[in-house]
Parts: sequence; C-alpha cells; structure tokens
Amino acid sequence: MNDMDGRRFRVHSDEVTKATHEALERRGVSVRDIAEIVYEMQVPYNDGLTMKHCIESVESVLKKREVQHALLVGIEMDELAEKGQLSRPLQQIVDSDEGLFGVDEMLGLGAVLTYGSIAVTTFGHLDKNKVGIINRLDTKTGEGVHTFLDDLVASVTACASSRIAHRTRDLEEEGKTYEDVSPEEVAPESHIDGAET
Ligand SMILES: [Ca+2]
Repeated sequence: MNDMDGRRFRVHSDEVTKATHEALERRGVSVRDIAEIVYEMQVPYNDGLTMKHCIESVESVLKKREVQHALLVGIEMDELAEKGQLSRPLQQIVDSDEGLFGVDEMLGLGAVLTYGSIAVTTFGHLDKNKVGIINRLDTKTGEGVHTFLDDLVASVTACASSRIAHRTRDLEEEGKTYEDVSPEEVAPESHIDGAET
C-alpha cells in the first residue's frame, strides 16, 4: 500500500511486538509458561541457570520479527477457525487439526531456522514430546482450536533454548557458568549468524 507520496506504509516494530504479546495473552500463553519448558530442558546442562535467564531468553525471541509474524498469522488462523469464519474445506481441516495438514508445523519450523540447527532439532523433539503448555494446547485433547499455536509455542521454546545452549558454549570457553551471568546479559545473538534481535 502506498501513501500520496508513493512511500510504502510500514507498521512500526513496537506495534508488532505489542500485538504479539497481546495475542499470546489472549490465547492463555504466558512468557513464564514457555520459560518453564526452556528451564526444564536446559537446567541439566547449565550450572547456575535460573528461570530469570530463561524468561529473558523467551522475551528476546519474542522481539524477533520472523517469530512475531509467524505467531500473528497462526493465532489469527486458530481464532478464525474457532469462530467458524474460514471457508470450506479449510475450516474443517484447521478445526479438526487434521493430521496431514502440516502447515502449522511448517510455520513453526520456519520461525526457528535463524536460530540454527540446535533450534531445529529441539523443535522436532518438542513436536513429538509435547510438554507443559504445549501439551495443554493440543487441540485434540483440550478445548478450543490451537492447531497452529502448539507448534508456534514449540518454536519459541526451541529458539529460546537454542540461545541458551549457544551461550553455554561461550561461557565454557571463558571458564564461566550461568552463575556468573546476570539475566540481562543472556544475549548470544551476536554469536549466531542472522539471529540479531
Ligand atoms: Ca499443531
């Protein structure tokens, strides 16, 4: 879309970030819910890792545009399906979380790619072994339509977990552990190509 001067309208990043947080909240997913899974997965390998480090990592992932866009698209699809507002046969496919659909998984997978191979394998693991909030969101067992959201939450979890794993390697090389790092310093993006927030 162009304005009268022919410049393209852009949505400010703050607006996208705010909409992402609001969408997650509306669907009953908190940053803490996601951070809890990250903590469970990473604490066996990381001395001194705290929930605060994990919350900071999830917050950083939620600032990333690819992740925000995937969340907004997926959540919108779930909400439209819940209201019966998609057209046939997509309405039935999304509403019933049809096993062969796969677009939900592809959207989640796409959002983890910038966080490297660890994020991809972690996403695959979470897709098979749904834990915590991801399990509670499973449309086939719970209420409402969360066909897209379970994969997207798995995606954010995998990204946040990968950030911590990459940072761990840096700390090991410096002879440190998470006990030496304040939560605000958990920022390994600079060490992952294309993963700057
Ligand atoms: Ca799904």
